[in-house]
Amino acid sequence: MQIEKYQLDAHNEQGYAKHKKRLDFLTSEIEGERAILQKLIDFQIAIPSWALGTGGTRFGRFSGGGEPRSLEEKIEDVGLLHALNRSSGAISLHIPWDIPENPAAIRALAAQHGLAFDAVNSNTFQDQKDQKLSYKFGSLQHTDPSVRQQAIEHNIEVIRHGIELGSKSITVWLSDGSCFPGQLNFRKAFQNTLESLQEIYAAMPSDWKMFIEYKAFEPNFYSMTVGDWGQSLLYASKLGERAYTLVDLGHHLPNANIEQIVALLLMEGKLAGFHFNDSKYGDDDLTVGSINPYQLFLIFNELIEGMDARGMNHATDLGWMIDASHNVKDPLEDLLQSVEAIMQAYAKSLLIDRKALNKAQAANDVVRCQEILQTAYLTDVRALVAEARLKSGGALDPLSIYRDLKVREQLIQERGAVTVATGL
Ligand SMILES: [Mn+2]
Repeated sequence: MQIEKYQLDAHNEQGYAKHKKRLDFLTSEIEGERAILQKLIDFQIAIPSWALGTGGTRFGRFSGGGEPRSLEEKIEDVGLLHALNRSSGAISLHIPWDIPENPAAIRALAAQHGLAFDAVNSNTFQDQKDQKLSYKFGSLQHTDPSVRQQAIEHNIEVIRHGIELGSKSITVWLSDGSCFPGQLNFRKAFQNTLESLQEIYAAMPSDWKMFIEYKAFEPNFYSMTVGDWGQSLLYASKLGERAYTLVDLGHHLPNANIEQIVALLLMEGKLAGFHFNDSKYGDDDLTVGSINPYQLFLIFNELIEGMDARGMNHATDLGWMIDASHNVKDPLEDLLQSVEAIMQAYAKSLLIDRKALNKAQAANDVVRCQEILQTAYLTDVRALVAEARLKSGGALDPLSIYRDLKVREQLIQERGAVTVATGL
């Protein structure tokens, strides 16, 4: 299905008077709204192909109906999101779940929806049906060189698919590690992984980047071979200047100071970008901003400070992507909420009075520093984010038009009530 312009116009007209009132109040309170609006318009967040279907836990999965059955339908779903919020202009594919049979046709379809292809993702955390050797005891770290070779070849194949689609980066997340003390020689596992990554790195075109994602635990529960940002940065530094550390918000131990990690990676020019999500305990799949929106704001504060210090373009110089899974919500509604939360955190961070903050920091005025941050954080920026959407042809309120137009019901009609998105 497709959302028509007249439907968007009707929705926007209906809510405009109320929106205008809110926007006028907000812009009377803040400075530089024009520049902020342009930054919001430019900012695009990639949607992962695996977040479009219902996820599950190891206990069960409760399908929601109307899920995309093919790569084409996944692109169509991201196209729907982008039509509503104009901030979801890219899709990130997972191989082998989304192998493009006809890359030219897939590229054309994505272009029709105004979508670009973000980083491609490899998968050595599970065994595929026709796979010769098993990843039960790891992939790039494996004690058996032939398993490592198989995993290297898979990553190189992922790069080949990415080239056909116009991607410029590969994200490598490894589940490699160990479940019990003594199982693994840490040093050998690191060296095997590094040598494997070096082969993959060498196979990348010269304008490609490698993003190395870390995770503290799961599926391995004693050690992870890329378990934290220190280990990821070590690999990235040894690999070369086109290798970077990717931060997934949910991949840290509880209470980690993620904003500080971000600040230092940026300082070193080694931050690849982000996988946005939220978590309460040890998960990494909840809706962005649903648990700790203040942390998200503090992360954006460091991102903007660090990017501005290096003269970077907020919209294009880092990879921005959602990485979540939805067990109890309509995946498209969850993604609309996630993008909205990211845009709000970004907008609030753009409101921070940097000059005043620098001055207060220099004077060790701790109270003032907190006041400056919280003044920005407590500003209701929803009208500003909505105005950016409006200016770029989206909907004032994506979630309510999604429900008013009964998008999910239509998708169920088109695709059926019992569909399972590929890969899940
Ligand atoms: Mn991730």
